Amino acid sequence: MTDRRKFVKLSLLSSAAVLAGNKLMGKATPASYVVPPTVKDNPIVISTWPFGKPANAAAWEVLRKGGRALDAVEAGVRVPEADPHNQSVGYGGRPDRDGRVTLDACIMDENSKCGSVACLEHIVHPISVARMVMEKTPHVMLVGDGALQFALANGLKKENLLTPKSEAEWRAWLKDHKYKPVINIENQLPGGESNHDTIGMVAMDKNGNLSGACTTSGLSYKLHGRVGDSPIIGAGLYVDNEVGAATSTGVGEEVIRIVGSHLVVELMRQGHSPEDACKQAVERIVAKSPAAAREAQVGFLALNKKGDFGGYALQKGFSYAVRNGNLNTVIESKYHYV
Ligand code: SD4
Repeated sequence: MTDRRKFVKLSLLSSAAVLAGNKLMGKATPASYVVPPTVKDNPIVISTWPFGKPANAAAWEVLRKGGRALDAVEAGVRVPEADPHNQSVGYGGRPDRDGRVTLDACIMDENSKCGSVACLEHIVHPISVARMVMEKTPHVMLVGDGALQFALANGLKKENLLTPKSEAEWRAWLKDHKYKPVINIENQLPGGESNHDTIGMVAMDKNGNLSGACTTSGLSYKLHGRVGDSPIIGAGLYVDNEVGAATSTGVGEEVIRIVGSHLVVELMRQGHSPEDACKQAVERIVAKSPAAAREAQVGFLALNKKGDFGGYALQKGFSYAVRNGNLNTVIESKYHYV
């Protein structure tokens, strides 16, 4: 064996020994070694609800070409944001009680950089404004008029987001409903259909880096100015590139109370699988507000550094979309109240 080959072989052996030693001694594995080789080159994107499937397709286009998870999640959630038929996100979203469409969104990357907008009106792609907040300002969050002003100053167009369908439904709702705050008004919608959805998306790229995005028009017919969990880093979304990423959907008040997505990531850090971490977060909601939990839906979705994923919800009905090299499907989540 040449001296150089001997050296390379010895270096590899000693690196492996150090890693094994660290493991035995319970030491944290160095960040540069966190990504197992099997996950590299095998990107993945997951997102909430069946409409996550077309969103994942857009994200996958970025990931498949070797792009960054951050670009993938932004491209992905822009799909439902622009879709007028999706009445829970972006353009066509159901308005608040005053008939105003107010949007919440946030984004987070592998370097723990994050940006967010809340109660933003007139902009079709709040996620891109959130990204601009992250990349162009020293701040994390802009709200209301300030967020709109910032979006317009950065070249985005002011638009009417209230579609005729959402306006007609809101007007029908006004006739039959009292003007008082109710957190979960799911059953009060004409036809009884769900009044909340939201897209939360997390992805890992070929370099093993994680990012996430979350965007919504929030609870339908909410009080003007109400902000949910979706734009709140730690509640609606959290990414820790050493551990994993999580996002949520459902009644934001319940998620904020337990800082849900951060909790899920911390549970994964302690060694729980994504599904188990989501389950424990759901159980925390039940423990903290048992009465409200019975009436509400919350779903968590998580991805870890190994590419394992899972979700869990309070009630039946939550599902999520998965796309990777092998899968392109929608999965029904397990749930608490059987
Ligand atoms: C909110 N979490 O504004 C959002 C709404 C949602 O399924 O996700 N609904 O509270």
